[in-house]
Amino acid sequence: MAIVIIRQDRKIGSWKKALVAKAPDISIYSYLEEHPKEEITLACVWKQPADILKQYPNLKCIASFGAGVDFIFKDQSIPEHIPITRVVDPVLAGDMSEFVLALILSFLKNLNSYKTDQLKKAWYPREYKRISDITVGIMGMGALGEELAVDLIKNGFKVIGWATSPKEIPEAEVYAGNSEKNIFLSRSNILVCLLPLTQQTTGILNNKLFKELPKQSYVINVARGGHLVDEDLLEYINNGHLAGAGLDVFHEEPLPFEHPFWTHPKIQITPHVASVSDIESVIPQLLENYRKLTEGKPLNNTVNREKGY
Ligand code: NDP
Ligand code: OXD
Repeated sequence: MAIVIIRQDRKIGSWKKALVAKAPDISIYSYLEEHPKEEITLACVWKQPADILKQYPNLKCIASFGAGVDFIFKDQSIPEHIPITRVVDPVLAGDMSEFVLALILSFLKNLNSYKTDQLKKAWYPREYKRISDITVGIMGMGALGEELAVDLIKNGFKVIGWATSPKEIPEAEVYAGNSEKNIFLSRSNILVCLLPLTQQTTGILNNKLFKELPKQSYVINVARGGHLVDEDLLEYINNGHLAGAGLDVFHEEPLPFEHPFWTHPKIQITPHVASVSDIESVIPQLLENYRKLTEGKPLNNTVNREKGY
């Protein structure tokens, strides 16, 4: 039994070093080095190369290095019986919450516009908004959405949420299912997308949805680029219905050089950094699942294949 780490970014070395340091008794390989493929039972992956998982005949589990698993499901060749796990981590949730709070405050107080003004040496005071005027609507009330709701409420925001199933969250009304989507949208001055990317949620941030939001709403997408129809967002910002958007994730990453989001004055973009899996915090849960796998025990944080998250 052994672990292979598959990720195509520069972090592969640090993850391997940290895993080996925490579990010197386990054989752990980077997929870039020579390794005995038939021994691999756990593959820890982040945006793996297409079809690579087929090379491991005795694979028993695929673990995402992040909260999302959409990139794993893209590989249609993964056998149904192999469980997929993901990261559920208070550090990841706390980081996401801080990031979204920063984006919201920067919108309320016009900080991005002032940066643009500064570069032009323009002294141009603008009207600002107050926390008490704002209802934040969170799409996706899972591990990240719920923590965000609690933190925003602590900071004085009114918060509503939307998920597939009803939830009890003190001081936050949570709407459930498609029948309650429009009422949820009509109350959201700031809309935050924290949905998983599935067949049902692909392209959900589109002109039909934007139309239901109150005038001058602000849209934040920190989930996946595939949730957003880019042209529809541009149309609804340019026609004045939306006040702007904060986007951390894109259909293609890095965002292509010629994409209009780069230079749009009302769109704040960041390079998929809202919340990044913390090595120290995530490694114990990867190793705990590896040990459970070895002992034939049920794994933590498994994904529901049918739902896609
Ligand atoms: P969870 O699986 O814990 O939560 C997902 C939530 O979305 C649940 O509340 C679920 O409802 C709801 N949901 C799913 N499908 C639908 C639907 N069709 N309609 C309505 N609600 C739906 O996910 P996490 O909170 O852990 O993560 C969310 C996403 O955030 C990840 O999938 C990832 O893509 C993204 N992410 C982005 C990061 C970044 O840096 N930008 C970092 C980390 C994550 P229910 O509870 O009823 O099942
Ligand atoms: C994740 C991410 O899914 O970083 O964890 O996007």
